[in-house]
Amino acid sequence: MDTQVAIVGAGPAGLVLSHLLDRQGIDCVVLENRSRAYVESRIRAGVLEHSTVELLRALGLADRLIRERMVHHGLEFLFEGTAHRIALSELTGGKTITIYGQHELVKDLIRARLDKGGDILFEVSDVTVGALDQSRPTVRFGYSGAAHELTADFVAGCDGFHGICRPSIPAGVLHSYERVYPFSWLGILAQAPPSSAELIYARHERGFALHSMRSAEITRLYLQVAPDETLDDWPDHRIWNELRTRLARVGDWELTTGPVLEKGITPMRSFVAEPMQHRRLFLAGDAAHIVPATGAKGLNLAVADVTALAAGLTAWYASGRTDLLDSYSRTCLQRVWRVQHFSWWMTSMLHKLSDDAFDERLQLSQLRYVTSSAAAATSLAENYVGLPYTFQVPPVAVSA
Ligand code: FAS
Ligand code: PHB
Repeated sequence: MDTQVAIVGAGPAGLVLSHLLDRQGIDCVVLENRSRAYVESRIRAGVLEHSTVELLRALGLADRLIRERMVHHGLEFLFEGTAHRIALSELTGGKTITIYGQHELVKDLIRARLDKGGDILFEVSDVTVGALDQSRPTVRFGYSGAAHELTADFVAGCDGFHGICRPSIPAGVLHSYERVYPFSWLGILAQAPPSSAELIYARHERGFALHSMRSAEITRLYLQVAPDETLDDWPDHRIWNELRTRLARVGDWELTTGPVLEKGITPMRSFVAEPMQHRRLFLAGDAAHIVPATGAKGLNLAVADVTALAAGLTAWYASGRTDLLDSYSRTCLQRVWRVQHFSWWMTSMLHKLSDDAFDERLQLSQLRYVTSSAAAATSLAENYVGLPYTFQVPPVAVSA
């Protein structure tokens, strides 16, 4: 098989890239090792930045998103039993965040790609990347019982943190930066109307909690748990009791409970691999970096990466320019480290880090400051809604 860009992974990074390249008339094939049903039902992120939505809108991929999403103009920080609102839109010239399930977005991106005759191969196996030192790298894989070899000008490694693309880069080329946090997130999806119109980030002496949502009927909630705890340790009644405790506030507010539809535990880490490219292999999204979910940035950073990559590939195919591709890593890493800092800062401010009373007083001082100082709240708000892209975005105007 032969194409221009071989994309490994049908997550937000790989799928958005396939649409961006299609818009430029650049051929690509997406290889995914899970089934379509699996990737379309995998519960993950739920917050989309302003720039992510604007890009999807410009690509003509946001119709259902715009129809079904929840738009938020603020969020709450809850500590010492009192809630404090951060007016995101007022502080950022009207920008908003969008609540829309990642798996819903993945469904939209897959349907739109296949409707246009795009190539997405699901349930491929034994994917390996080769000939990276050649001008035409290869991706070998198994598919419907046969071995295949896809040759391309470029390979986009969009296969997530546990994928094969990053490890296929020769030893010594990459340098990794990592911070593993001494806690995980237990997340649930519940058949219950949200108990609040906006997200609630709670700092509690028993640990962090987050009240989020997916729709007027579905609530998404998270609890900080110890890294070695399993779902067996957390029967539904214990989860609800702990959420009630950590989300309790002065005044009449009640957490609405309901049947738990899905639950999972996610480790919390910060990770960056540098550089994000090796010869004609380009890493994007979780394949290159992981952020703790406290800043709601993972999906949005993946979309930003592939937007920069698409600009580089577009320039290369259009005029042979290599400067944007050569500087891909440098370009992306500016945003990656800004987002890493913001996500680490949110995580450090809101989670129980230790039993150290000094840490506790520092956290409370930070929370009082960020919820009382317009300058500090503005800094948080502009990072949370998403800083504007500072790199070239390929012309994505929807063709008539
Ligand atoms: P993805 O991991 O989404 O996609 C990679 C794709 O590659 C997957 O479909 C995978 O099946 C495929 N793949 C892997 N190996 C392959 C191989 N060898 N061959 C072919 N295909 C292969 N972010 C938030 O903001 N909020 C959240 O609540 C949140 N929750 C999360 C929960 C979990 C469990 C995880 C892992 C992440 C969560 N994130 C969250 C972050 C998440 O949103 C990611 O940042 C986002 O999915 C990144 O998108 P991709 O880079 O496309 O990677
Ligand atoms: C979510 O809705 O899944 C969500 C919201 C905010 C976060 C993380 C996850 O910081």
